[in-house]
Amino acid sequence: MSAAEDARYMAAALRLSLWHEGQTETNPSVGCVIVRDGAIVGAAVTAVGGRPHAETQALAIAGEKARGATVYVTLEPCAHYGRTPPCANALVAAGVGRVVICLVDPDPRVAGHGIAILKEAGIKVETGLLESQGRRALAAYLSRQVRKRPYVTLKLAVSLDGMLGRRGEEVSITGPLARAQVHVLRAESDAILVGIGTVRCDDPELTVRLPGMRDRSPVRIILDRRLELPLDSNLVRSARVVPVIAASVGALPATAQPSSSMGKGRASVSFCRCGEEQKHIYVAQDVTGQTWNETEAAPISDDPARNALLDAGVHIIDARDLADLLYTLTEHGISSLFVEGGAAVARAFLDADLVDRVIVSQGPVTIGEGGLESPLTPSDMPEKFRPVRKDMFGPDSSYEFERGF
Ligand code: AOF
Ligand code: ZN
Repeated sequence: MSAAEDARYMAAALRLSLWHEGQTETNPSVGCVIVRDGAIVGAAVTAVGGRPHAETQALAIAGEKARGATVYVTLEPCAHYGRTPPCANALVAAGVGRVVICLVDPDPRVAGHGIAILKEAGIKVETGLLESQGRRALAAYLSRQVRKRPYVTLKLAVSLDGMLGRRGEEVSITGPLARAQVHVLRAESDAILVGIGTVRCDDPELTVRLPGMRDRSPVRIILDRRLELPLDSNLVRSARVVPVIAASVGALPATAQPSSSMGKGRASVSFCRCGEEQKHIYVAQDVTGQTWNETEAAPISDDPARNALLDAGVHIIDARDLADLLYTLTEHGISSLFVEGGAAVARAFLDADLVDRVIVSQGPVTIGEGGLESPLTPSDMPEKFRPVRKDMFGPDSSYEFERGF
């Protein structure tokens, strides 16, 4: 197999991996392509929900043809017993001849062990092919595993003169196609975040509403420092169908330590009420990276707003700052976060330097005097964000910028 052929098949595996992005729970969406005698004999992506893994499905398709074949896989084959036996063992049993891997898996249960199993069985193994593309395709998974925070996408819709709208007044900046793109981006994310101002103004549902896109909407998170989320809002009324988290950032003082056994570092307290029982989940990480996650019965608060939200099925997270909130979200299994607005929320994420990707749609409207200025526009982006893509959705342009980590 030539180097060019290797790159072509790995590119195919990477494209395939994008199919189930955001739909494999805490598992990464991995692509696997099996090639023998110059033909693809099996190809698969991690199933919706996270299992079965890509390799076992691709092997099942290839059957006997897998013997002696070359396998292209975007993440190191797993080495641990989960709901099914390890993929590395399945590849050995199928008698494949060579395995080309894009990224080594940072999951400590795998991290090099998958490669070792293959090599011990005499299989040729190569790693790092198209690594930078792989890091982009698996950014959310890597972010949660390595940085302990979700991959954050900030979405803005700006007018030609760089405005987000007018204060307190709804202005339509982009058209139906650009709004459909937002639903696709939501579907690819584990969670969506807006500020309480957006809830008051638009009463949004923040669900995915595209035919055939997905039957599970992302978790909906509201930055709501004083817990003012209206009980009759669309969000609260559907909180038992699609989870809603009210995040009170700043509710814990900067010096807070959730319990005396925990060190400094990240800290937050999550509350939820399941049936009659109210639970407290303390989450903390000290400066050495050690984490605690303690669940215990929580004393019932005497704050009526807090209790009413909990009664309605809303989860509450008290955090010291945005970084702590993000850390807590990863502990709840959230790898990718889609930040939709408004202006103050966008600024808070940018000021805290917590944005990995920016998607700016620009519609052919001018707002002029009295407009609400956007913190970013396509022509005025901080240097750390590289332009990676531009699309047209009807009359609207959509620009994507990204920074690596
Ligand atoms: C693979 N192929 O397609 C995927 C892998 O919860 P489990 O048992 O499914 O394990 C999750 C871990 O499996 C995840 O953290 C990552 O290390 C690996 N994901 N591995 O061989 C796949 N999705
Ligand atoms: Zn596996």
